[in-house]
Amino acid sequence: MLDYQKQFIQYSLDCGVLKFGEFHLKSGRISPYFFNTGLFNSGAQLAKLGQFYAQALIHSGLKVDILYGPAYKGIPLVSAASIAYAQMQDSDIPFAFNRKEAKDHGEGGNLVGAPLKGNVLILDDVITAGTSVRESVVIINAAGATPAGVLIALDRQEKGENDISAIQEVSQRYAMPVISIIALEHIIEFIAGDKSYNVHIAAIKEYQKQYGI
Ligand code: OMP
Repeated sequence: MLDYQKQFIQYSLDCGVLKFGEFHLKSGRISPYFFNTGLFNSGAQLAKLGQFYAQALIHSGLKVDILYGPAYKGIPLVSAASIAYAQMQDSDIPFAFNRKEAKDHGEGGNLVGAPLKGNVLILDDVITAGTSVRESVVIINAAGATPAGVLIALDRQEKGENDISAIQEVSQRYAMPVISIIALEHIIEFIAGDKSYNVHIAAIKEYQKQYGI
């Protein structure tokens, strides 16, 4: 595990973003942990979150022309990540996001920000079934650009509808990489070494037996 990944897990615990207990997921599964990026909800926390996204992008070595954040949760993510990237690297990546409601006056259209062209990196929080990524790919293709990858905060490493994970499905179907700041395996490794959280490992391993990949 890399240093920034350890820091991200610690920060997520500190901010109450990573929680243990019993949570009902969108998929109907009951999970012993939940990762709620919406709780990074102050200026300082969002700035720090942007730095973690930028670090994961830099570490991946992926070269992209524009960052795209699907509304609504993706909007602060692309804004924060592009600011952090410009501060950490000597280069500037434009960003764009969509509106959920079409606008028929002013500049019109559903897209806001820089023109969607070239290789586009989609930023999201957590992929479970991959619904939001599929919608983004349609929007990017319709704009004549190329979906070139997905960057998320957490890879839950669990099965989708088939025996592979929703992330594997996305990367195979669209032939693009899915990068995550951390994956469940990192959370397990981290809490194994932490007396106040290691009691949750048994429940997570049980969940993994059922749904893990
Ligand atoms: P898909 O768009 O179907 O891939 O679902 C992803 C969504 O699951 C996220 O955008 C969240 O609303 C939710 N989620 C989390 O944010 N964190 C988790 O740990 C688990 C889920 C989830 O419900 O599966």
